[in-house]
Amino acid sequence: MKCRTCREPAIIELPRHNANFCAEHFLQLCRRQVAKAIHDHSMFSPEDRILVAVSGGKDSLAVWDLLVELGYRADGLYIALGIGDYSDESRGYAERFAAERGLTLRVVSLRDDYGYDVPTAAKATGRVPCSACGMSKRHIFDKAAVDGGYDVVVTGHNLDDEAAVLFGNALRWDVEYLARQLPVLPARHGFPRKVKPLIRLTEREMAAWCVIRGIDYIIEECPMAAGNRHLGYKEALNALEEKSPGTKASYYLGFLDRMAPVLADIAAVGADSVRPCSRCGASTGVSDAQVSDGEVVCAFCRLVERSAAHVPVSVDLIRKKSRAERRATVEVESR
Ligand code: Q46
Ligand code: ZN
Ligand code: ZN
Repeated sequence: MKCRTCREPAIIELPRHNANFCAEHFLQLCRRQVAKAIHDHSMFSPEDRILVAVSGGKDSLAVWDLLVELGYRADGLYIALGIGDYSDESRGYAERFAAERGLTLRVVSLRDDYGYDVPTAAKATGRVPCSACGMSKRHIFDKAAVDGGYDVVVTGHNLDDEAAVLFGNALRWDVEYLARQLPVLPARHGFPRKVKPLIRLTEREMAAWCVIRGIDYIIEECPMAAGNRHLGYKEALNALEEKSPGTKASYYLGFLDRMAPVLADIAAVGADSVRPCSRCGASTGVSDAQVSDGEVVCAFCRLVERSAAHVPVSVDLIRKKSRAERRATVEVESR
């Protein structure tokens, strides 16, 4: 097995490129794919201040590493979600990565700063944990970016993530979500720009990037992710990719090239009008806000209010509950 570029021994086989690469030329390929995504979608410029959403997993640490290597000014933000040992361990990986490289990592703790954690929010609001978690993360990243004077928030979503979300949206023909599934969400009304520079690289490639670059990352999945529909979509796409390498890239990148322009008008119409939340001051979509007596309260402030008033709930309790709910669903579906 030889490197396509230099003919020295290869360390990785990439069937979707019909090629093998040595470590040096594999890293070069990753840098080029990220630079191409940044350029093709006008994600940001070298003058921009970037805030990377860091989870301690391979994708967010790899994208931070790649951006710094490519010469961008990027700080990290880690949110301590209070998901038991998983959160404690993932925070350690993020902090060590930043400390070893002299990078700035900001940390926000749901429990210390807002008085709740993800398992408690799930119980208090009756939402599935990922919904309570996603809302908390979106709000805190937006706020940190605006307060910190950052131009753009970067997330580590990779090609597998985006193809799986696209697959789910297409299975449901959720046209509004399809129209907005773009690698750049422009800044508007107090929300920062949000971009995904890893859309041209896969999960496996990001794991290889971390191994070659000596980046330690948390390998376990979040315990709340079990049963998540996206994992099933990823498995289905992996089976297709195995039979026909390149399927995922042509599916998602083809969507961006040929389908997203067709849906552009729907994306523009779907843009919600926004108002400032009376409590936290953050911009909130009118459809998400609760308005009474002239007071506008965003969904995040409502979630904080209910969750902080609730007795703390353990991760295990929520996991047991979601396992029981899944069993009940299977029983109902099989009748
Ligand atoms: S951290 Fe949060 Fe993910 Fe865990 S609770 Fe769900 S959304 S799975 S990226
Ligand atoms: Zn080589
Ligand atoms: Zn608010």
